Amino acid sequence: MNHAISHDLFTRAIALMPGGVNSPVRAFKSVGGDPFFAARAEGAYLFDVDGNRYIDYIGSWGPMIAGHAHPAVIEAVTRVAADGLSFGVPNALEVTMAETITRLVPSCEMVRMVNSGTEATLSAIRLARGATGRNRMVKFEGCYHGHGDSFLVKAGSGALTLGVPDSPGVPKALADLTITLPYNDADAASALFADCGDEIAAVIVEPIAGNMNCVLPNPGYLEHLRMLCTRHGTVLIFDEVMTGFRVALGGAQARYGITPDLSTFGKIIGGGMPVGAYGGRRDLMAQIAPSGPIYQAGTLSGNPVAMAAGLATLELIQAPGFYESLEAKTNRLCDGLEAAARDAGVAVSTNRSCAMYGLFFGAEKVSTFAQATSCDVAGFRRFFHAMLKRGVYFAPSAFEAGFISAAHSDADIDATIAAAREAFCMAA
Ligand code: KE4
Repeated sequence: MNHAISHDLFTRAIALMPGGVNSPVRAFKSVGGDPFFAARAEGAYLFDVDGNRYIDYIGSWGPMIAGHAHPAVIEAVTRVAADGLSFGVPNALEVTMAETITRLVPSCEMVRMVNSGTEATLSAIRLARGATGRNRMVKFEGCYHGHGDSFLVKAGSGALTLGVPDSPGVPKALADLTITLPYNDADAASALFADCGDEIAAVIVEPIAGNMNCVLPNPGYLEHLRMLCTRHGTVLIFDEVMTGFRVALGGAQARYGITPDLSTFGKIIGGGMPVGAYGGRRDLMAQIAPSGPIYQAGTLSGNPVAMAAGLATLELIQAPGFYESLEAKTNRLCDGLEAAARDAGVAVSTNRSCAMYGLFFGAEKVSTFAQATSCDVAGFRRFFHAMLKRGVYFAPSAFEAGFISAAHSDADIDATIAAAREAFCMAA
């Protein structure tokens, strides 16, 4: 594959942007080599500036669940943009978005639009702290909730990928207010709450972890966190920035039948435009300015163009059978990858939940951070590049989940598995 134009662009980018990128995980740091530059995308495919085509299993890290450049989304954005990009005063699409989210996610009695998942999670934590008068919060090792200071403690995603799960620049006094527990360890959660549960403002959790690769909650684990938070007056926050509208129409909370106090969203609700949201119990959300004293604001929050992209996407995902079809595609892919690896004598395991999945280089089924981080990263690295050379783009990190879209055809998936049959032999 020729990457000459990408290489020239990256040479320029490196001199102008940290690491040559606007978000660390795009830099290929953990897999080596230079990233390719996208020229355009359509359906399940990314096309780079050198004319190479890739079957894309990232989908802009989650938003593109209906496929890239879906005609209905492009039409909505084009139509709405013609009437103005942002007003700074309320517009009807914000109301439609709020009605849609609160209808599809019943635990969200009220919702506030913001511009990223990070804004959503840091606003939710501020709300929980303001509403409870408590300062301590709990997150889980390997989970990532954006780059807000309180979250960059044993964080996942790019922080884990780059080996900086605890970022410099976060004041120790603030980091000390973040308690990190092992994910899927119910006893550790019980012990913490027995010790200081009444001091904890919030527990924030990825109900399905997608930032230490894809790790599912053990049976009963989310129920256990719900019980502990209820008992101690702690706000339970489901960070559904990744899982929201991806693992079910109502998100992971619908899949597992758990009602959090607050939820955060991003990615799919923006359809590719910068959008985040947080929402939940009315008695909590009503404390957000201007109806309450807890401040949060945003110049472009709810802008019509982003709302149009998100609403068009949320319309598409409500089609009958949408999620059943995604689940079948994910199973076809993961079953095929496991069979290809087995035939090549390579030990891999997969985790999957509807339209997201994880591929781990190692024999054991992964359900903890320790297991996820003890996988064969070097083997994944060789596999990643062998697949890239064959026109298949997996996440450039062993600690990221993969995403299926409605645009991935059985032929795309079978071509991916055929490429993997060769790639696993090279990763062995
Ligand atoms: P953003 O601020 O990047 O929109 O969302 C932060 C965030 C919050 N919560 C969860 C569960 C998330 O997965 C994310 C962001 N996800 C990463 C991918 N693992 C975004 C990719 C990137 O950082 O470039």
